[in-house]
Amino acid sequence: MRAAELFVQCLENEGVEYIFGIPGEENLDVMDALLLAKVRFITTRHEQGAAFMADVYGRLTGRAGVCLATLGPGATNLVTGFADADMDRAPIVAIAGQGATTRMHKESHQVLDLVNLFEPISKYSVQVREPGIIPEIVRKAFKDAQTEKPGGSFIALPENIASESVEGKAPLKVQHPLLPLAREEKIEQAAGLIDGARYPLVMAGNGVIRSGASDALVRFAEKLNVPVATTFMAKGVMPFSHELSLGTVGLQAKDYVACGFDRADVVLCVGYDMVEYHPQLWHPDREKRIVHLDMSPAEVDEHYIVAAGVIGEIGSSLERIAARATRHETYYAGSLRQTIVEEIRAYVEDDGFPVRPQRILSDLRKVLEPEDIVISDVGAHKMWVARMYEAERPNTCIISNGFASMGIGVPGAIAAKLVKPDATVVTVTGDAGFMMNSQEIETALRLGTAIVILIWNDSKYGLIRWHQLRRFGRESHIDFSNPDFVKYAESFGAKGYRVDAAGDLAPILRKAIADDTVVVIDCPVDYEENMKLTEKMGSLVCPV
Ligand SMILES: Cc1ncc(C[n+]2csc(CCOP(=O)(O)OP(=O)(O)O)c2C)c(N)n1
Ligand SMILES: [Mg+2]
Repeated sequence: MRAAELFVQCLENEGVEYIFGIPGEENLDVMDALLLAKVRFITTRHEQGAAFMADVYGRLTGRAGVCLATLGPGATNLVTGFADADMDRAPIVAIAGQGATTRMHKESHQVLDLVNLFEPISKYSVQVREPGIIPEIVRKAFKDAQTEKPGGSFIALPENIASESVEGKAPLKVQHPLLPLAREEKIEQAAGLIDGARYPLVMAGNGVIRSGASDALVRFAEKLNVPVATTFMAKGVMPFSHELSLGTVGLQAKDYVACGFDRADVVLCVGYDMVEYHPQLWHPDREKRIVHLDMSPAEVDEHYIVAAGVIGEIGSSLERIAARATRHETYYAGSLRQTIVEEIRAYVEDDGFPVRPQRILSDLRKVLEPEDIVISDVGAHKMWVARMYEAERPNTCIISNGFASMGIGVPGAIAAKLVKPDATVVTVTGDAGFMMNSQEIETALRLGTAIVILIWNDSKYGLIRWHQLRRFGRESHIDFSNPDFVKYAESFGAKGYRVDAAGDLAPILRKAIADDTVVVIDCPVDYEENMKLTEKMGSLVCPV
């Protein structure tokens, strides 16, 4: 057997369904071996698109998404999407070809030290040095990528090794380690802290989704009568419609939900990751007691000194603490919740044009079912999605908030549609982020993955303008012009619509969903709302 065939067998053994990527000269053997495999290769138009697809696949399934590129420029093109997965704690395995081991010690065409390139953005970065170790390398790559906290593994496969023959080797048994349960004394300690709190607050992060503990979290909150805020990457773990939900935290500036943190004396951080929302922002005075409930110990931070660390399987920890702690009969966050809801619903009927962010998100919510998926790109629009999109289920609002890279929206939507073919998938994207990976529209059409791409058109790097106005009161180098997005979509064979009035948006969205193909919607957005929000938050009086 060729080493490349053994490699592909190992991928099949891991249950890999898709490999996203672009073939090259240095992985001819792997590409050829794939012809005999059940794994489906999805040819993309940029390696970055492939990496983002693997990223979102991993995030939605908990199983490593796989991307592949050739050596040198192919591998460097993977870097951004791969780093995004690694920092968003999505399991990903990247495979790159490499020059032959006989030419790696000297200057050589397209050869870069890929293992070192991926080292700081991965949990495991390795080169195959001989065929016999392939089963161990592939197993370890997947195990590391998928184990808490999930992240990236990188494998370089030199061309001469891929074509060598290998005997007597087979894929290793796939085993998923069960997480240990938290220690009893820690459960007691956490329950005691919650009992002693006057204003307890839960902040839920993406770890809750990864551990499938959303229902346990809702039961916990209901039993103890405590409010729950979620980070961007945990939207939906507590349905927004739930009376105990305070929506989403993480806007760097002050927001209503931050009032809940001001008031809280005990914050229970569940599956929370400070890569999303720095403790200094919600805990500047360091006066609160923090319960850290997660699968791994807390990161060290002077604003995150833990009063109790409950390390172990999250769902079980929540259930056991809820069983011991006493219900808080008085509820302090009712008026705060009411203000947050009113804030979200304030512009539902607003007819202003360009369309206000609030109206766009309320229309989007109206046309989608609870299990449909919204994926956001990165920019001012992301802040509005995080703040205002009412997510009702985990993993139905995908936001990159660890690495927070522009360009995830279009390829991410393709992966989401592959994972959830029955859900409507809508990308909310800025005009700049859209253009970073719009070439993948062709991939989507070729695959037949119907996605709706809702572009918030301001002809600017809107988020950067927002920051500039806030800091300096003037703009610097944030303007550009756009192609005609409708014609652009049509030139691929996709559909395109332009929104000319606020009232058109919902009907266009409904039509786009019914079209059941790739649809681009060009929606002019009123980003004067950005600074209005900043001003409003500057003079915010907490309703709690
Ligand atoms: C790859 C990458 N480059 C740059 C940035 C910094 N950045 C964050 S948001 C933003 C502007 C995004 O513009 P656009 O996509 O039009 O969205 P808008 O802010 O206008 O909604 C930039 C440049 C980033 N996060 N990722
Ligand atoms: Mg823009």
